[in-house]
Amino acid sequence: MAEPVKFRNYVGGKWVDAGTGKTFPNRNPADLDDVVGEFPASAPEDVDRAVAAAKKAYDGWRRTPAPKRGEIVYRAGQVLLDRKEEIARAMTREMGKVLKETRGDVQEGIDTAFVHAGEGRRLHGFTAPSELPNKAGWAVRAPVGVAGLVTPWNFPLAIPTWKSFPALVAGNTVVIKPASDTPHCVNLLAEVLEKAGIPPGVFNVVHGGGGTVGTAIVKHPDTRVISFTGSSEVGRGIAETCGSMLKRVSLELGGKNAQIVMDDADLDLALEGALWGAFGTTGQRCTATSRLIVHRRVKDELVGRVLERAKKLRLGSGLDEKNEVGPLINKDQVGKVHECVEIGKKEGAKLLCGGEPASDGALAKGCFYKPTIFDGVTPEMRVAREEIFGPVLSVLTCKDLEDAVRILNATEYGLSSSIYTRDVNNAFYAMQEIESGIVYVNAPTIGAECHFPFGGVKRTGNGHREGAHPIYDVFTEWKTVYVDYSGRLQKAQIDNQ
Ligand code: UN1
Repeated sequence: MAEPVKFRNYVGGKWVDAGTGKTFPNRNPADLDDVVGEFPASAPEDVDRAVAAAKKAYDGWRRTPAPKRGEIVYRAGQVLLDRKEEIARAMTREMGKVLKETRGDVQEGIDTAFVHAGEGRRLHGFTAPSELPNKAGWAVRAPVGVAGLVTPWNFPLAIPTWKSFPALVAGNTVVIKPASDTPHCVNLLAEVLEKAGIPPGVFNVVHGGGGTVGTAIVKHPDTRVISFTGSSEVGRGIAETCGSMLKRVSLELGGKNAQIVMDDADLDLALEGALWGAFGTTGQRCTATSRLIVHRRVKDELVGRVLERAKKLRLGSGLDEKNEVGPLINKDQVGKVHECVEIGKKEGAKLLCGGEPASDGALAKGCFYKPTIFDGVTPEMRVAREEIFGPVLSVLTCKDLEDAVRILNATEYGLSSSIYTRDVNNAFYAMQEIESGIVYVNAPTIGAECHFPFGGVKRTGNGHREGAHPIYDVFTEWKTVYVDYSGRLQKAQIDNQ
């Protein structure tokens, strides 16, 4: 057999091995015999080198005018566009989701580049009149320093671009650790940025495990801001470390998203929304629809139709365009999803379909799990409350809109929610009462666009938002400037009493 391709870290503008010399394999989850390559199993010393490179590059980068920084990000968007198909295929191979979706993932990176390139020419501050004569004041956004980014495997390109493009446009330098299940896409992003003209040391990639490399990035005294997407459990640990170091941290964590379907809804539309929301990306989106809350008058009809369609979904390698649902990310995840399903069964939820790994024919080589639907779920059950991150949909029945919203809000998470209704009063009540960062009306819980704020309430995060301009609250410091041109000592709060 041919030697697996060897990939490297990207530090100070050079491709380098980990100091340890150790590597880990990156496998195709649709066929575990297919090794994408060996990646560096880095140690904290590799993080030290990357942070030192980022620190060295910082002064030059922060002094580069923001519109120029934006132009480099714009060119990165153009290179991504040129390489879209190639990157989408590489992503499907290492992550598993179907090509239609990986093309969407790369597109989200392209869109993100173009939005933030424009921010290089805005990066608005503000001014206000001074309370004293012949004195002016304004506030500008200044970069924070070295940004440490730790990114997940479900959006292997889009999420690294969401975090790094605004961080870079704002004048920060970056050290990023991608998930060890999807390291290749971030190496491709480094190639793209290099081609776009990013100076050496401004963008650095260190591969390896979360416990070693991720922790070293978070704890490093010279990373001044941390952005993490992943589980609430890991996020809490990161927040504790950052809290004790007085370091800024932005967290995008779990979800338990729900789609409400009222009795006046267009059921054809609600059906398509539920299928796409629950089983798109094999349920591995933070925004995936995990609960379907249906009005009792239409429950049997809608669930019958969702079931019929879910059973027909075609599983297989995402590289084959006939397949609709790819694998889970790895065998561990298959085990975790199955454990949740077993818990649901024990709690008394009624399994309508799926409920087991799929291993017919070629599927046996990968990490496939059958689309699963539980009926008769009640809000107290763990399958109604805990994030599963797999193709599992729990159906809950509601008696009216207030009941539906109460059920929807009865989790510790609050990322994305949806309501299907034709009644404008229902829609506005839901928009007002639902506790989540994103609310959709007559659309599924997935499909956020990169130029709107993205993030959630409650245990979904710590109050920050990605996407659009609010992300600059993560990646910049406010600097307030006063200029007194009166030629005398003026005392604020005292001279104007
Ligand atoms: C995620 O699930 O972590 O809204 C990101 C969506 C995508 C992004 C999801 N645009 O579903």
